[in-house]
Amino acid sequence: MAEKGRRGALVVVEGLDRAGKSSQCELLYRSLLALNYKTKYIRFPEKDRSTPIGKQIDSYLRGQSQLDDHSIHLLFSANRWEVAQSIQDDIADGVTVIVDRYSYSGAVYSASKGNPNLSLHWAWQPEVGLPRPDLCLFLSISPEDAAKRGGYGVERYETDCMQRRVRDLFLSLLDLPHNDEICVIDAGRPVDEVAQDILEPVLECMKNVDSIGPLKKLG
Ligand code: NYM
Ligand code: MG
Repeated sequence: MAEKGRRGALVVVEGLDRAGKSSQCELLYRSLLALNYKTKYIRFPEKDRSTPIGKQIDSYLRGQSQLDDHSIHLLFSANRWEVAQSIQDDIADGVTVIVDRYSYSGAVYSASKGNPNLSLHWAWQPEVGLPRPDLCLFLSISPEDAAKRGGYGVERYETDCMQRRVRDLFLSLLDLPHNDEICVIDAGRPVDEVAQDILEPVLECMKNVDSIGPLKKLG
């Protein structure tokens, strides 16, 4: 149903581990398909963690390898740069691209590790120039509620202390003036209610891409 000549929208979903991002992205993807929109759903780290960079990230997150904090940070960023051009091509082709985690996760997780040489400012720099989301939905959940959901604690970073720091940094990043396209969603509610709250701003954004103009870049 993408109207002639209209570009797709770049929609990012962010939040803590177990905030429900992947379930909500899947629901959003299906809703947009049911409405006949050209849509893709991608995630970072990329879905099967199967590219050479994806494999290194996977091994690190499972605790099977050690990497310098800066190195793993840059690998996460490189994983986004690997697909930046294809995102741009899809958007130009009228496809709305739903992205499960993006540069915001990239910056805040690394900057939450307590490494004095890895500030949020430093962590943001490799993201500069990547396609800028038209809309970023931050699924807000307390670390306590997130921890109650299944599977928590398996991977690196899934500790209470880390998640608290991640949440604080997410909130401080959302305050930055260049992030006015961010929409905070209360993710501590039933799945259907959250899905409804997500669909509305996404449809609105897709309708408005013409007035937003061409896809921008992160600055
Ligand atoms: N993560 C994810 C980062 O540390 N930096 C990044 O750039 C991205 C995209 O990977 N705990 C972390 C956050 C998660 C972990 O992601 C795995 P997921 O979506 O939980 O599988
Ligand atoms: Mg996770």
